[in-house]
Amino acid sequence: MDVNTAGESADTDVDAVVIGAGFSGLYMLHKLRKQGLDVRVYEKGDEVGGTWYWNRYPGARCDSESHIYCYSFDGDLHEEWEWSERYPEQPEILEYLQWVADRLDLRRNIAFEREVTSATYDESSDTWSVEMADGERVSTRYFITAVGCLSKPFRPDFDGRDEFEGDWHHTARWPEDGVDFSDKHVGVIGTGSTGIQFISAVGGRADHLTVFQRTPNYAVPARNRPLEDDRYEEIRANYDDIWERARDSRLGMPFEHEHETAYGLSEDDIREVLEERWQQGGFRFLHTFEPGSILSNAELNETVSEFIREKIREKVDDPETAETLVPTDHPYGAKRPPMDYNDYYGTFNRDDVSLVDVDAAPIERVTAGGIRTTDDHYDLDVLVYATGFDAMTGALLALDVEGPNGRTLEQKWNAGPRTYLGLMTHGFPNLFTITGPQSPSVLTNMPMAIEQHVEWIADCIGYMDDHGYDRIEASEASENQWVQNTNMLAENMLFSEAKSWYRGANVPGKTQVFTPFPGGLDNYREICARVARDDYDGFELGRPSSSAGDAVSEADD
Ligand code: N01
Repeated sequence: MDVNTAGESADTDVDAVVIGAGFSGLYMLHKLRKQGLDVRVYEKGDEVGGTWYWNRYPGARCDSESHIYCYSFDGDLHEEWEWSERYPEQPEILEYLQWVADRLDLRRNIAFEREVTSATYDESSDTWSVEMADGERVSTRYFITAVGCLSKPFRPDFDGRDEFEGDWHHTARWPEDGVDFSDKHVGVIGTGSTGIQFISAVGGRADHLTVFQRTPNYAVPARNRPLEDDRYEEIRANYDDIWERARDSRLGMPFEHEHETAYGLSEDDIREVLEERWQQGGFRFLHTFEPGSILSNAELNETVSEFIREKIREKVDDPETAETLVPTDHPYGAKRPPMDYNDYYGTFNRDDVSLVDVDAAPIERVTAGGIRTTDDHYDLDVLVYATGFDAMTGALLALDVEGPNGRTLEQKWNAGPRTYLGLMTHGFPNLFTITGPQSPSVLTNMPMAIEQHVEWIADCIGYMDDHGYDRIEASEASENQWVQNTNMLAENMLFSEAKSWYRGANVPGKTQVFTPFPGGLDNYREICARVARDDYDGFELGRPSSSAGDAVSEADD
């Protein structure tokens, strides 16, 4: 008989299996364990950290301000931990999560270096059977994914990709020992949030850095700085209020906006408030107006976009390079807005950094010695893919989930993900997806969205225990309505005007559908709370003996 890491027999049931030991998985473990459940976390890496374990590329830093990019559920944690800068760098976030894991004694329920290869629902016992790459198998009542929204790296399948004889790296799988760029010709493909951070950090460290850009982006200055003691004291003194405002906000950030909308303001007034916010930096700029208004009012958005374009032109010496860096194909915010930590645009004024427009002259192939575009060949020693992720669904589908009647999640989501509240998907009982598709997730400060999901799931399981249920599933009707609702909200915003990973447009062949819930974390929280208050309205609950066919709703109780 196989024996798992805790020394139990492989067919031992646990109450809940959680996949992933990042922000979500750690809190889910803590919450359910406190409720008395036997929980096992499986983690592919050899440490906790999730996103912050894998993304170790130079310049990796979080765009949310550090004092809100952490757990809010335990006052002792933010009383004891102290962030060093306004925006936390990857090593510091990783250290924080390691500290939390130790502080809450979480490691004893985590099995590291375990990759899930399949999860299959057994209808006769109403349990999930989860299988690992090494053959280990565990059965569980609740199967909870905490795999993150941006965790399956995407590397374009260029002709000749494997012929490259230099070193290549994807930013999301960066070597722990780092990469030596000195005296090297380095090429980087991609100018999303990651590429922008990487380029500003590596420009000047290599003999030459060549940036292959397909679509320019709107990078807003982050204005990072050390967090002084007095600022920290102020944060600590006001934490309760900070968290409350963050939870009640659209983006999970406690920033006030200057104006609800730009209605009634002159162009000059608008530019004046934008300039103030530009000086404050970071997501506060997106908060100049109620963020929903920038993302739905095309005229206001054009004013904001043009404001940023002018800033870019001011920073880049060579007018031709400046125009290549100026985005005109999509409105600001229709793609995830990136931040500029280290004079990104000024980096292109350096003699040892050059920009190649691969929209104008596309990459034809990767060669043994570099990259060939339709215009030229670029000699490279190191090639970096900052090409993003198969976002939102990639990591979930990689789990190879099979529900009752042999239907797979991949089959069900063939035309795009379908969920109720982003928490569950019809036809897959007892499978909870933390920050799943059609929940606010990536449109918010992630820890806020994560905490809300974890707490909702834990409460739901507590409710089931209290009422003698052991099976829950989203109803088809409520799911259909939720998907329709999410799509409708997105259609009324400007998101469709960009080819973004929000819509799966970055991965060739992927169904294009807007995936996160764009109605705001505040509204979403209220909806989820009402659903729970109404005895899990829209979900079907079943008792131990019930099978898929005779699930009963709480109304029958
Ligand atoms: O990925 P991306 P990312 N040929 O998909 C280009 C989060 N994040 O890793 O725009 C040439 O945004 C692609 O070009 P185009 C954040 O949510 C957070 O940068 O598709 N180029 C694009 O420039 C972010 O949004 C932090 O035309 C190709 C780039 O690769 C998300 O992660 C920090 C190509 C991919 O950009 C993903 O960001 C960093 C091809 N065939 C990231 N294929 C925080 O601060 C792709 N590209 C929390």
